[in-house]
Parts: sequence; structure tokens; C-alpha cells
Amino acid sequence: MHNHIKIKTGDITKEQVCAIVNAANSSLLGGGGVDGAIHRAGGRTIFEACKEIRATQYPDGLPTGKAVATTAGVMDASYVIHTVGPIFGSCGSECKTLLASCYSNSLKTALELGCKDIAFPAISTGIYGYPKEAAARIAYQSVKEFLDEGHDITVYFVFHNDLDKSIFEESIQGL
Ligand code: AR6
Repeated sequence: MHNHIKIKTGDITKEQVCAIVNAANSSLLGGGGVDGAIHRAGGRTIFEACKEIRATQYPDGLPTGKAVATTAGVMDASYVIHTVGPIFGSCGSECKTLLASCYSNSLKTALELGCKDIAFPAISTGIYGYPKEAAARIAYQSVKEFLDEGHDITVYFVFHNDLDKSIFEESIQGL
């Protein structure tokens, strides 16, 4: 295991890191899953910041694979980095690249913000239906490649339950 990668179970909204990543949708205006949890925990300022980003930068919505940052509102983190994962089944051979881009673009955004740590949920593996094992390998490889470039940032993979955490750990064996 890369020494800048940590794997844990928990509620990502409670992570005490510089940036937490939101598995958003392209509207950036909220939803269910981890997106709903982040907006509920962080409060209205996140929604207002997302609306502003839509109005000024992405009137047609944030494209899949891209990332943008907002305040984290009243959560312990300083920032929420919103990224849009691919909807499995609607991206064909591009799914893997798009999911990898979510991780690399979120990491780039975190560095631009001066973050030394970041927490990711398992992007696309809930409502968006990405198989957990494949998503785990893509997530891990993408983060590892980024860290291997020499960037100084600690990356937490935060799973909602122990089963998802162990699926991840088993899926990345040997990578
Ligand atoms: N902390 C950590 N992980 C969580 C939490 C939490 N508090 N809550 C859920 N998860 P999903 P997606 C896990 O569905 O598949 C939303 O409506 C969850 O168990 O949140 O990318 C958006 O607005 C799963 O493993 O994201 C989009 O419309 C993982 O987070 C759509 O869902 C991701 O599941 C995005 O779907």
C-alpha cells in the first residue's frame, strides 16, 4: 500500500481533512447518497456556491469527470470538491477514463487549494451503478499514479460500511 493512501470506514461528512470529495451530478444542485449527506451536513452555503458556479462557469452543468471546489460550510473540512462520476451503462468504453478523471481532477483541484489531505467516497458505485470491484481498481490506480508523480498529499478512501471497505481492499490486491 502506498504510504500516502489510507482506507477507512466512516461518514465522509465528518472527516477532518482539507477537502472532501462529493459524488455529485452535473446539475451541482444536490441529490441523494453522499451528495445529499454533504449538503445536509454542510448547510446552505454549499448550495449557494454551487448555484454560483453553475451561473458563472457551467451553465449547462459540470461535465462528467470534471471537478470544482466550494466551501464546506459548517463541516470540519475546508472545501468540498464536487465531481461527477460516470453513470455505468451510459458511457461505453469511456467509463474507465471518466471515472479515473474524477480522481485525478479532484486531486489537482485539491493541490491548487493548497490541501495536504483529501477524502474520497466511492464515486459512481451507489446510484450510478458502477461495479464496486472495477471502480476500486480504477480509483486506486488513478490516485497511485498521481502520488507517484511526487505530489505531497494524503488520500483517504472513506467507505460507508465495512463490507464496501473490504471489497475495495480485496479488489486492489496486487496493484
Ligand atoms: N460517507 C461516505 N460514503 C457515503 C456516504 C457518506 N456519508 N453516503 C453514501 N456513501 P452515491 P454515485 C457512499 O450514490 O453512485 C446522487 O444523487 C455510498 O454507499 O452517493 O456517484 C448524486 O446527486 C456509495 O458507496 O454516488 C448523483 O445524482 C458511494 O458513497 C448520484 O447520486 C457513492 O454513492 C451519484 O451517484
